Amino acid sequence: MKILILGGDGYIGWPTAMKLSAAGHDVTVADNYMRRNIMRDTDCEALFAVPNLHGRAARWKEVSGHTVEVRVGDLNSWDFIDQLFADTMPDTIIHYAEQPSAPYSMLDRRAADLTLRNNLGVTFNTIQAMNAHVPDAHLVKLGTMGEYGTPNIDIEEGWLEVEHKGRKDKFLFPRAAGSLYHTTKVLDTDLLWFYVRVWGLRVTDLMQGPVYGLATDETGDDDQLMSFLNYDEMFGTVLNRFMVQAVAGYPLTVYGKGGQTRGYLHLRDALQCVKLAVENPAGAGELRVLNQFVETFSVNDLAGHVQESGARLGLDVTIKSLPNPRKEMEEHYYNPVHTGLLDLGLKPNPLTAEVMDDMMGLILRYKDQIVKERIFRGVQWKR
Ligand code: USQ
Repeated sequence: MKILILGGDGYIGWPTAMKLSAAGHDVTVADNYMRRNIMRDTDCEALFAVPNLHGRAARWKEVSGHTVEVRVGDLNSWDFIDQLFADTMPDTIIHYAEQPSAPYSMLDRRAADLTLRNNLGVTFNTIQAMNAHVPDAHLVKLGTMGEYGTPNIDIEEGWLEVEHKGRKDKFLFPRAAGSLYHTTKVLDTDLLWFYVRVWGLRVTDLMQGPVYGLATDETGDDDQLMSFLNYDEMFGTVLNRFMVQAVAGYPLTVYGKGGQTRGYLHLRDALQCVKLAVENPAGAGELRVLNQFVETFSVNDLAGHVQESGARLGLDVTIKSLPNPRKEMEEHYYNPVHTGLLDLGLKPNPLTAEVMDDMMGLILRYKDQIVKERIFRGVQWKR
C-alpha cells in the first residue's frame, strides 16, 4: 500500500514508519516538528537526542535497505497538504499529527489555542484533502481512550445501543474528556463521523490508552532509530516518567490517591494495532472504532511495578503522593471492552517483570543525562 503518515516524527509516528516500510509498504512521513519545537520551548527535551526526520530516514535506509520519504511542512496549511496528497495519492492515511499533551493543553491560553487550532485544523484539512484527491482511501485516525472519561458503566467499543421509550438506536458512546487535548479528540471524532455520514469516508478511530516503552523490532538496540523518551510532565506518559524517576532517585510522582485507572500498552503493541487497522481497512461509509490497549492499571499499580523492578536492579525506589494538579476521579469504576483488535489478530505483550527490567535497563544507560528539574512543574487544571 501507499501509506502517508501525518505526524511521522512523533513518539509513535516514526516507529510506525519503520514498521510499515519493513512490512513492504510504500511510506511517506509528513511533520512540521511542532512537538520538537514545544519540547525545546518548554525545556521538556527527551532523555536523549534523536536525529531529525531526514537523519532518521537515512539511518533506517542504511540498516534495513527500506526507504521512507520525508516531507516537512505544516498540515494546517492547505497549500502544503493539498500538494502532499496530490504527490503521494495514498491508499491509507495515518493521522497522528496532533498536539498530544494533556498538561500542555492546560498550560495557558496560548497553548490551549495552539492545541485546538492545530488538532481540529489538521483533521479538517485531512478530510478535505482526502475528498479532493483520494476519496476511497482509508483514514486511520489516532483517538484516545480519554475521550470516554471514566463513566460508572462499562465502556463499549465506540458505540452504544440505547433503548428509549420502547425504541432502539445506536449512538457514539458518550464522551466526557478530562483535558482540552482530550476534548479536541472528541471534536475530531464528531467531525469524522459527520463526513463519514455525508461523504461515505472510510475511517478507523483508534482509541488508544497511554503508551510506554521505546525499543521495537525495528529499532533493535540502536538509539538513533528510537523514539523520544520524554520524562517531563508535558510529554512523558506516566510509566515512562516513573521509570526515569526511579533511575534518577526521585520519588515517584503519584497524583492524589493513585486509583486513576487507564488502559495501557507497550509501543510494540501500539504498532501491531496500527498495522492491523491499516491492513484490514474499514468499509466505505463506516466509522470503525477500536479500543486500543492491552491491560488496565491504576497509577498505584504502575508505581508498584516500577518499585519491584527497581528492587531487582538494586535501586531504592520511593513513592510520594502529590496533590493532584489535574481534575480527575482518583477512585472509580473502569471496565472498557477491547475485543476489536484482538479479533483482528493482536497478540498482546503484557507488562511482565522482564519487560519492566528491560525498559529500566535501557533508561539506566542514560542516567547521567536526566535533568531532575524537568520532572515536575505542576501544571494546574483549575482556573
Ligand atoms: N499521573 C500521575 N503522575 C504523573 C503523571 C501522570 O499520577 O507523574 C496520572 C495522571 O494523573 C493520569 C494517569 O497518570 O491519571 C495517566 O497520565 P498520562 O500523563 O500518562 O496520560 P494522559 O495525560 O492521559 O495522556 C497520555 C498521552 C495522550 C494519550 C493518553 C491516552 O499523552 O496523548 O491520548 O495518554 S488516555 O490516558 O487513555 O487518554
